[in-house]
Amino acid sequence: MKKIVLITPPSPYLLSDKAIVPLGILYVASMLQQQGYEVEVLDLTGKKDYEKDVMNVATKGYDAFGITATSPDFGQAVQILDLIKQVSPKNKVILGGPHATVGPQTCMPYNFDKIVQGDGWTGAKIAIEDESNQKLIFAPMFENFDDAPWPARDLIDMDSYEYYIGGIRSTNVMTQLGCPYGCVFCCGRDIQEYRKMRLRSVSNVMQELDMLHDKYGFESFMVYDDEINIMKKRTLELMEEFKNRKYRFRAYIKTNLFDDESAKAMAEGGAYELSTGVESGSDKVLQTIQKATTYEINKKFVELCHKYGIKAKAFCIVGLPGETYEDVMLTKKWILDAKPDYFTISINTPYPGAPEYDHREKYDLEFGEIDYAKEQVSHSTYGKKEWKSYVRTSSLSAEELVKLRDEVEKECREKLGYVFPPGEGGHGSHSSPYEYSMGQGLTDELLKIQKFQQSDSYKDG
Ligand code: B12
Ligand code: SF4
Repeated sequence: MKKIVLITPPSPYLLSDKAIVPLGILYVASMLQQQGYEVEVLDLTGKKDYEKDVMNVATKGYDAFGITATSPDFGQAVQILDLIKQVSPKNKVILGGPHATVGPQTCMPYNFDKIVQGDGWTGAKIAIEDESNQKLIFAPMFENFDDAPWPARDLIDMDSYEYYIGGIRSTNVMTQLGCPYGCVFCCGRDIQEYRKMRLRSVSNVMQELDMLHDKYGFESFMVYDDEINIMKKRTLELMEEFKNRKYRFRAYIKTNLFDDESAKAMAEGGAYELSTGVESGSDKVLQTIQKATTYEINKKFVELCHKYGIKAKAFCIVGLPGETYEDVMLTKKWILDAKPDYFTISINTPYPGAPEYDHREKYDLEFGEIDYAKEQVSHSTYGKKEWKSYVRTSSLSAEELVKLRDEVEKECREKLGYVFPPGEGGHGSHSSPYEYSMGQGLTDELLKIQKFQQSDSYKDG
């Protein structure tokens, strides 16, 4: 039986990469097990020094080493590759995951033996077995999500992951894959694996959630579907089952598909918070980025959430194609007018696989060549006191975008009474990158700091 090790690189720019369980690679692991391989996972999330861990597995004679990576993780994947090859150039190293899928051309110069574009469910086995010199593997699309064995969570230390929804320990799940929309900053719009909807049956989803409840004690879930409400009928069915079990959840929604009936069903199904990509308060920008929403539709989302007692979170972006000063002011106006419970303002970041990156000539957006192996290109800013803009529009420079972002966030926070998280204050603090990158509020550690700051002993000095 062939022995495979799958490796998750750390993401040091996130406040914590021990919140969201890396389901992609665990889905690959369980499928490989089903296909008859012996599989181990080397989970490097949360590790600062991983050289020894990698060198250690590299000496053990596995038949193949699989690494997963998003674009900002790509540099770490290359470092891990180099360490494995240092032990023996004959070690077979396979790269898969979002970066390989959306930007395989950027991976080709590196020493990976195989680069899998697309589904690991089909592509991993092909890459392991293929003895040819062909480096790039186009994995056939795995059509039926219900046929994928649930992620092999037992191969990692689940207790080391901490994620909370409204103070209740939770874990992430996927109930469907794909989003048919074409937002120009979103990766994979030309790739069927990201565009085509692949739905799990409601019963298959509920069996997994019940297992997570029985085995690990979870009754609260972060549903990480791109947009949970794309198929209204299915969403309502899912909510009925959540309601029966009294589960609670958090999810992303598409506001143009959100109506009174869905909001009510989600509230009854245990929605603690719904988040959405508002992106901009300018209808002109929303049209350019093909968001299929408007200022008013997004405002209605907040109203509906509040009508049914659900918290509403809005993700906003500056630096979108064609954006002007007036457009950014409209985003500020939207935040102050709609009053979501939480908001974030990031700076548009170009990733391979996004229309604004792949078809940049169509958009009023400029950016230079980015070496993803060298720079952790992320719209979160852990460890840095200042934001960085990789982009500029014809009317706003990169510096102006950073300044505007800071000003809008500060003014909206002050006017709406949202305090900066504890830490260094604002975007350089420990918790804000966490909010930005993972859509979650305070971690356990930060809750302790906050509790301490509010306690009498702190006030007494
Ligand atoms: C949950 C999630 C997160 C979570 C956890 C990320 C994680 N590592 O799983 C958090 C909140 C931390 C996150 C953060 C970010 N994310 Co995110 N995230 C998602 C989301 C919504 C779901 C991920 C998921 O579980 N998918 C389901 C599984 C089955 O898919 P998968 O992981 O891609 O795995 C499949 C294949 O890629 C492949 N595969 C995976 N690993 C391997 C390994 C081998 C060896 C092989 C052969 C195959 C293989 O097989 C799997 C089955 O087909 C996706 C969108 C999406 N729908 O996938 C975006 C997505 C992955 N995120 C994205 C982005 C941009 C980010 C951030 C960079 C944002 C930021 N803050 O700056 C960060 C990066 C942080 C990080 N280290 O990952 C982009 C990635 C684009 C890119 N160029 O890399 C996506 C695709 C969204 C999008 N459409 O733009 N994200
Ligand atoms: S941003 Fe959301 S709605 Fe737009 S294409 Fe991406 S997943 Fe779909």
